[in-house]
Amino acid sequence: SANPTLLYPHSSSTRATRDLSGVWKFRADPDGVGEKQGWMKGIGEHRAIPVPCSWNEIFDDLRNYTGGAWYQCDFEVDSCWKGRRLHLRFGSVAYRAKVWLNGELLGEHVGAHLPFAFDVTSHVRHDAENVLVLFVENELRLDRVPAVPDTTRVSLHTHHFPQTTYDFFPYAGIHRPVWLFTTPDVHVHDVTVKTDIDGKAGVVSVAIRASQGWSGNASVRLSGQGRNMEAKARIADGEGIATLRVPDARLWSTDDPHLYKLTVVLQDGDVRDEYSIRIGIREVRVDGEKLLVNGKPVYLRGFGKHEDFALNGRGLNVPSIIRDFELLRWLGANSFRTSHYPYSEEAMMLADEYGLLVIDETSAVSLVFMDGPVIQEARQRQLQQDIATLVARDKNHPCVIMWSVANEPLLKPFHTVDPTPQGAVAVGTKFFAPLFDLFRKLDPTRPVTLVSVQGGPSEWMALGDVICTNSYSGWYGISGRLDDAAKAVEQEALGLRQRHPGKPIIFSEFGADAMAGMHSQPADMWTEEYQAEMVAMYIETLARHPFVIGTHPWAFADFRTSQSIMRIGAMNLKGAFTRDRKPKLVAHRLRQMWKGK
Ligand code: BDP
Repeated sequence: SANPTLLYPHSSSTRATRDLSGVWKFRADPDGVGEKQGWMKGIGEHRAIPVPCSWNEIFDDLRNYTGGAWYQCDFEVDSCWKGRRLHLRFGSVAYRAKVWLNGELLGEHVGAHLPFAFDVTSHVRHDAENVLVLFVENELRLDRVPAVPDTTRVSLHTHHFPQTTYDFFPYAGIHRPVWLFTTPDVHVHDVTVKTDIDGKAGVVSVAIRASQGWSGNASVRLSGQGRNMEAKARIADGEGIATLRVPDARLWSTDDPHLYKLTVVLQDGDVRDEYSIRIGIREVRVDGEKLLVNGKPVYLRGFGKHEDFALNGRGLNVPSIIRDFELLRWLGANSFRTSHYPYSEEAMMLADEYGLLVIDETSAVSLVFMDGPVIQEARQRQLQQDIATLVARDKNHPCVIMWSVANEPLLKPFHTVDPTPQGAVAVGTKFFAPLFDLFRKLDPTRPVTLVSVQGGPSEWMALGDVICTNSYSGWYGISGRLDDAAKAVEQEALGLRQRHPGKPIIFSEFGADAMAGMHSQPADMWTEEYQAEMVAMYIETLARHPFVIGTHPWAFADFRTSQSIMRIGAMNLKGAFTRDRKPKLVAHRLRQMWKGK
C-alpha cells in the first residue's frame, strides 16, 4: 500500500521480525549503466559488503565516492509467514535509494537519516528465493539537505575534499538495519503517546491508528512498578484514543529513567494485533528562562555528537552507542544533541533507558541563503518530509526533550568573498518559520529550537522557544588567548540575553581541536591542556548566568571529516574522547566539574 506503517519492527505474539543485516552483494556504478543493463534483477559481478555500513570505510577505490552503487540480498521466507502481511523496512539509506524486489520496483526514497518501508505482501515469493536489489547514490548537490555548495563559489573554511558545506564526512550506503517483518492483515499502524502529570498521578493518553480504516475494540495495557493497568478504546474508521491514569506514577527522569511497557491490542473477539513499546511518564516545558522536566529546572551537561566510527563509518554500531552512553554516565553528563542529523532508532531507545535528555536535530546543517528560490523550495520540501517522518518516528521517546530545526544556517558561507545577498535574513526567516510551525503542529508537547552560530541572524534564533548557539572564541576567533576569549564569551552571553530576554539559552557548541598526546605548558593551541582550559573557561564563565541552562562542548569524540589543511588526518579533533573513545585531558576535567570528582 502507499502508506505503510513506520512503527519500529518489534516482534510480538502476532508479529515476527527478521533482520536482513549481514553480508550483501555490492557493485559500484560510476557510469550509471546498471538500470539499462537490468541490474535490478540481479547485479551480476559483485564484491561483498557489510550491511549496515558506509562503503567509504571498506573499499579503497570508493573512499571518496559519492556516485551510484548497487546492493543485493537474496533471502528465502519461512513457510509459516505465508498468508501474513509482509513489510520491508530500511532504518536509513544515504542519500537516495531505489528498491526492487524480484525485479519489480517497490519505490524510491530520498533523504539520508530516516526510515522508510514498503508493503511487500504481493511481491514476496514463498516458493523460491527472493532477490532484493537497491540502487543507492549520494551525489553532493545544492538542492539536497544537507546541501553542498556551488564549488565554484564557496568553501567551508578552506578547500577540502570531498567538498561539502558541513564539517563531517559525507558517508554513503545502507546505514541502518533492513528488516523484513510480518503483521496481521489488520494491524496497529501508528501509536502516539502523550504523558502528563497530575499531582502524583501520571496521565497517559494513547492515540491509536489501525490499518485500513478498521473499526473494532482496542485495549491498552501498561505494566511496570509491579503493576498492570488497562484501558479500553473504541476504534472507529481506524482511529481511537485510550487514556490511563497511573496513581503514584514513577516518573521518567535522568536520575530514575523508569520505563513502562505499553501494549496496544486490537481485538474483535479474537486478538487481531498486538504491539508494544516502552514509554516514560514525564513532562517537558519551557517556563520563562527555565527548561522544566517534571516541573523541575534542568541544566544540560553533555555534548554534540556524531554517528561516526572506524570501519562502520556512519553505519549502525550498537557497541559504540552503549559505550558512549556509559562514558556519558562516567562523566556525569545528562544530555546530548543529535548533531547534525537524526540518529538511529536504536540510539533513541537506549537514550530512553539511560535517562539522557536529547535535542533531536534534523539534517539541515549549514544551509546557506545565497541560492535562488528553486533550490530553496527543493530544500524546504525535503525538510517538510523529513520533519513529518522524524516526529512520527521519535514522538514517543521520553528522551526527546526538544526539536532542533537546523544547525548553523548562514547568510553566506564562512570565508566567501561574495557580498551577503540583499534580503537574505528575510529569505531565511521565511524558510524557517513554516518548519517551526510544522514541528509545533505535529508535536505541541515539546519546545523547538534552531542552533545558531556566533553572529548568526537573531531573527532566525528568535523563532525558537529556546536559544541555542555555537561559539568558538579562543579557537576560530581570538585564537590562542583564553583570557580575552573569556571576556568575549561573557559579552556574547549578555548580548544574547539582551536580544532574547526571557528565554533560556544553551551554548550548544564550543571547543578546541586537540591532538591526543600533544602537551604544553603554558597551554598552546592543539594541546590537551589548551582544550581542557578552554572548555572549562566556557563552562565556568557561563555558570554565572542563570539564564544559561546548558553547556555542550563540541564534540563528544573525534570524528572523520573531508580532507583539508584544517583537519589533521581528515579528522575533527575537538572530541573529549579520541575516535576510539580514549579520554583526553578535557574528559577528566569535565568529570571533575560535572561529578565533583
Ligand atoms: C561548528 C559546526 C560543527 C563543526 C564545528 C567545528 O556546527 O559541525 O564540526 O563547528 O568547526 O561550526 O569544529
